[in-house]
Amino acid sequence: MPSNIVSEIGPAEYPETVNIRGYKPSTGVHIGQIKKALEMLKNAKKPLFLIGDGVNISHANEEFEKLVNITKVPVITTIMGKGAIPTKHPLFIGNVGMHGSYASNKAVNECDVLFSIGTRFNDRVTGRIAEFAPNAKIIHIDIDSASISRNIVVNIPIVADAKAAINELIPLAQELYTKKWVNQIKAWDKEYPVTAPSSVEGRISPQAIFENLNKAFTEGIFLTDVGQHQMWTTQFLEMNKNKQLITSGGLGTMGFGLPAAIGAQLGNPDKRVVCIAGDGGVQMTIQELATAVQLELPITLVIINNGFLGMVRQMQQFFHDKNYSGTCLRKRKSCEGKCNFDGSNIPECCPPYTPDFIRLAESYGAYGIRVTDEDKLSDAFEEAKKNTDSPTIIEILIDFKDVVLPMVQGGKALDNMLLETNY
Ligand SMILES: Cc1ncc(C[n+]2csc(CCOP(=O)(O)OP(=O)(O)O)c2C)c(N)n1
Repeated sequence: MPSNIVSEIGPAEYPETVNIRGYKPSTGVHIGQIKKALEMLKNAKKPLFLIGDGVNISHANEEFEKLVNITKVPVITTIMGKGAIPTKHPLFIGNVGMHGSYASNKAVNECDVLFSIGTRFNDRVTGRIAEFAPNAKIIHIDIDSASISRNIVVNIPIVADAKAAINELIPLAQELYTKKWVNQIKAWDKEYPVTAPSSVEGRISPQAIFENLNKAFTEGIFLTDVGQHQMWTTQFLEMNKNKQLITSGGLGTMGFGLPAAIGAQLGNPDKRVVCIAGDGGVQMTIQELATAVQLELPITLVIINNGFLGMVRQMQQFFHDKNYSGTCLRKRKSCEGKCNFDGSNIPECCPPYTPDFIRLAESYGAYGIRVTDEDKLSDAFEEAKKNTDSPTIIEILIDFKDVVLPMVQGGKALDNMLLETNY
């Protein structure tokens, strides 16, 4: 911005109300539509709640859990809706969509009433729209009328704030017989549980990172950057009412994590803030570490380092005949011809990691811990918790062949899931 514009005098006060043409959220609830929705739900044999971030944004988590406890309807969430209900709740199934669990995606395919609250039905959630929830009637509550029947045509639209609508549903809702249906979904989950083992024995598995993280951090604000680490976070981060997950979702803005963590920590000085990033995206805004150091923000920045732009590499592996290009972050010009990027002939000259995130952390005045051994994960997290005067980078080295599964290719139907790696 030109400096004369920056130095112009303007009003410093925030207005009391904001008026945006074209965005007129409705906060009232149409009780007739609520009753129709409950009638539809009552007659369902395979009902399913599909929950998006709207429930988190309207702080309707407790109310929603109450509704689930009354109705006994199983729940799947979008990655933005994660945390709408504790992940240990017996009726929580998992995430839906591109990297959703097998059970969740199968449940969408089989359900007869899909009761969705606060989601936009974006393409990462729906897969191929024409084949989305083929057997279901759909109820959709959303505060933004423009979101209703935009991507998915719904049977019962309800334009309302999620919390207000759920509060109207609670006194009228009744328990449904869902046992058989829930058992069926749980059987699918047993058949193909969400797992992330290491592709090389002895190396740290992505899943182990989160098992240790869940034990070390039982409350706080968790943020992600964009890529495989983001998807593993949405798959394995346990959520409870004292945890919040902030991620850029389908927008996919690499470089989001660290600056967002700074914002989260500034806004919540008494809360623990943990950012999970990849070695690619974190370098897009790593200079913000200077700000975090200056402001003495005790952010824990977990960098899951696989030496690659992992998510794009995974797509090259699955959908482009393993034609790896532009995704190796350790590549040197002189590597040409010596390496085929599939791990079968890693040349001598290949550095173990680059950059050296520990030296980088220390050069900014932050703490740095490198973890190469699964047994050391817990110690690293505990040590970071003790650092209160500066950020801590925990760099965790994993193998570059580790992939996020299940995966639905963009544009394919949700039940068309890749369940195994093709190495
Ligand atoms: C600014 C930007 N550029 C490119 C992309 C496409 N993209 C999505 S994920 C990804 C790879 C991210 O790599 P890394 O940060 O190392 O995380 P990993 O997938 O390895 O966990 C890329 C390049 C994007 N989402 N945003």
